[in-house]
Amino acid sequence: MAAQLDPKTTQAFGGCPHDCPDTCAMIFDIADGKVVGVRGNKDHPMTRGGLCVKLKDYEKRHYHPDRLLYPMRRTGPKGSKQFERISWDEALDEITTRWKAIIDEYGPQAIIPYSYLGHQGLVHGLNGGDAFFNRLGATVCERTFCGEGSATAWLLTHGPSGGMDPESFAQSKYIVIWACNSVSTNLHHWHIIQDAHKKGAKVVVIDTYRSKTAAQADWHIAPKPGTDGALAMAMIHTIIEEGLVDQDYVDNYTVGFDELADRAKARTPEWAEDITGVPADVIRTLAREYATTKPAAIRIGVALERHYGGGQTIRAVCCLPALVGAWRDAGGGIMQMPVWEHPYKFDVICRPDFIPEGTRVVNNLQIGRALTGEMDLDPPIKSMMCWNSNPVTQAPECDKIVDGLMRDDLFLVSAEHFISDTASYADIVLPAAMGAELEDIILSWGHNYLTYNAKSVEPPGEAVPNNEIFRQLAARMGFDDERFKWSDSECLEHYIDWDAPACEGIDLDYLRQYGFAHLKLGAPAERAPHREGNFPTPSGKCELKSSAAAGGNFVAPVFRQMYEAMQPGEALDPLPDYVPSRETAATNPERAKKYPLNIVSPKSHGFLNSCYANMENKIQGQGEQFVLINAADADARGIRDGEPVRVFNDRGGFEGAARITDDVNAGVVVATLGYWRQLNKGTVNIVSSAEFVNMGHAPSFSDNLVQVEAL
Ligand SMILES: Nc1nc2c(c(=O)[nH]1)N[C@H]1C(S)=C(S)[C@@H](COP(=O)(O)OP(=O)(O)OC[C@H]3O[C@@H](n4cnc5c(=O)[nH]c(N)nc54)[C@H](O)[C@@H]3O)O[C@H]1N2
Ligand SMILES: Nc1nc2c(c(=O)[nH]1)N[C@H]1C(S)=C(S)[C@@H](COP(=O)(O)OP(=O)(O)OC[C@H]3O[C@@H](n4cnc5c(=O)[nH]c(N)nc54)[C@H](O)[C@@H]3O)O[C@H]1N2
Ligand code: SF4
Ligand SMILES: [Mo]
Repeated sequence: MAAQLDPKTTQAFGGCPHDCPDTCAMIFDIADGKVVGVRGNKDHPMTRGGLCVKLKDYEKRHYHPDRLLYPMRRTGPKGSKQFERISWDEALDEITTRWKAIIDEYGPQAIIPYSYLGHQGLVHGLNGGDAFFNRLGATVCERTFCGEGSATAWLLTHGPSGGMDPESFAQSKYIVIWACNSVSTNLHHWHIIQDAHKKGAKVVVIDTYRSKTAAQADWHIAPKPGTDGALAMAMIHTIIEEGLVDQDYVDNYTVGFDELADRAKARTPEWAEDITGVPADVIRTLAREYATTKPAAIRIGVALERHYGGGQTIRAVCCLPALVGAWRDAGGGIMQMPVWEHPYKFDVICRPDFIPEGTRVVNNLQIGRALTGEMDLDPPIKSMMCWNSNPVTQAPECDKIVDGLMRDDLFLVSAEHFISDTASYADIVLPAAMGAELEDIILSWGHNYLTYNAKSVEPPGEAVPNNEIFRQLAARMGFDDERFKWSDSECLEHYIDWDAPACEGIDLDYLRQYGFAHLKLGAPAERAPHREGNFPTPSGKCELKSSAAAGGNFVAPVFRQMYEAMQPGEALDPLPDYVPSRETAATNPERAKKYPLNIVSPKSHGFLNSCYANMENKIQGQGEQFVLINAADADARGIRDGEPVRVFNDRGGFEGAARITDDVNAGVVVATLGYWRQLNKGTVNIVSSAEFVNMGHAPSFSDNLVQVEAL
């Protein structure tokens, strides 16, 4: 149990609000009404007292000279970043007057909200704004930036099971980290994997390039991007062919084994070698080691979903633990996002019941197409409000987004901490409060704790928390529903199902006193949720053949209003398989002739999505935008190490410094994400396609062909 803070010292409990699976429990040091330091909470079993390079001087972000302190109105041309200070009254009056006029002329669906997990709190992230815009009758913005393909595949196989507890990896003897760069993106899980390693566990990383995590693994396997489905199917083939199946587990706790075995018959390691570039022998060895070492754990990263066959790939990987009976052991099984058993009341948070029947849905990845008119929308979008997200940097086809935001007849409102690449185009900018300046409970999608964040200081200038912005807007729009009057504390009382078994012994007072609490989902180290089946699926078993797939493609309701889960779609293949990427030499030879290289754009170690990519000390730590390229590809193009290159396709291009390295295989280039357009020559998402993958409307950031040229 966490120690109580010493009431005589000026410390307060914090929870890292960023979109990161670790959701660290922090301690803010406060002096003279300001945050003067921040530390990881030593008592928290995952945070263990340490924060990452991004957050360790979080106070500098709070008091950064570029921080937005006052509401502002645009004075120069769109994108010029010329603004004048106005009062809150003027700002809110102007916004609501404009919106009322738009609603009169075009109806409320001409307005669209745009937000994501820039703040991951229940109150200020997830999502006071949804309730407001649902009440307004605005177009619903379906948010599938991250994890919805994975979550859909997960639900089809396991139902809403939380899967492995990340802390139980300490017991594992064989750990496969599949398309996850834990050292950069899930650091506090990496510590636990290190504990297991010290006790003799073998750590295997399957990553398209030698990431920081792959470099520290016992074994790095590097399939071509988007070919992991073939690798997983060949593992299934080998496990069945070589008699490594835990037949007792399969007979008792799975459905569809015979059909899966039939499907896997032709998926030999030799077949997979051609597709993945991974030698057949390597695939066999991996399958044998995985099947025969107990406990065996798999951690899948979000990146595994980011190509056309992403959902089916994850379906195949999810079948592995049941086939070999890995679920029998604590420290065995698979972990994706352990959120499904968390007791959040999304229907109360988001109020999907407010959405008028027949309201249209526009997906956030395709906002560029929506704003430019490429998507046929009646009424057209006349206003967008953006908070907790920065689509100009983070969403695909971002040149189109900029074209759309430049429209004179588009009224853009942006609530932000900084003049981000998106806020640059705003008509009205609203200053939002930051971490230590507001009360919230931060959810995690990487562990099973509730983490409390105390309001410890007043926001600087006239910044206010997100939820207060929506309270004010609701009052001006005349929404008198009680929920728009709840204080942040009252929201917290309503947003969590405190009576759920997972909350036994936990309430708001407990969190205020101790800072965090492990949800009562079983002792983390001993958790083996499917030792005896108990899968929350329609059959009660692990569905190797999915019964829900016939019902059609759906978007898993992770972190979002349930409403979005009800989108119908065409029926899915009930069995997993390899589905090739959209942009490859085999599937699109014409395109591959012009753009022969496959780009992967993972997270930057030193940035949190686009956050911190405007701070001098963080840019120094991370380095300027680079493009990793193999010597063979560099030589063929006259590219020299360290020199500037342009990466492009028909969607546009960006520049970076070439780094010639055998960390990437020939045919693949890597450029990490987050760099700001206003500070660089383009960004990686200029070349990204806004087409969805085949499950959950997930993005296809690992399914893009490019050419690279020396400058
Ligand atoms: N430092 C830092 N941490 C972060 C974030 C950040 O921006 N910076 N963002 C947070 C967020 S929002 C998320 S969703 C998580 C994401 O965390 P991760 O899932 O770890 O995300 P990525 O770094 O994008 O990708 C992980 C690895 O997958 C590899 N990869 C990409 N495509 C493929 C493929 O087709 N096959 C295989 N085998 N590997 C592939 C990439 O090379 C990369 O090394 O990180 C969170 N943590
Ligand atoms: N090429 C490529 N693109 C990707 C990815 C990839 O791996 N490769 N990853 C995708 C993934 S996994 C994700 S999750 C998305 C993330 O995409 P975004 O959610 O758009 O990511 P951020 O850049 O973190 O944007 C968050 C913004 O919210 C602001 N913000 C933070 N806190 C607050 C607050 O309290 N109030 C207000 N009003 N604003 C706040 C921050 O200043 C920042 O500008 O990007 C996706 N884009
Ligand atoms: S960004 Fe992630 S690792 Fe860093 S402090 Fe926040 S939760 Fe922890
Ligand atoms: Mo994400």
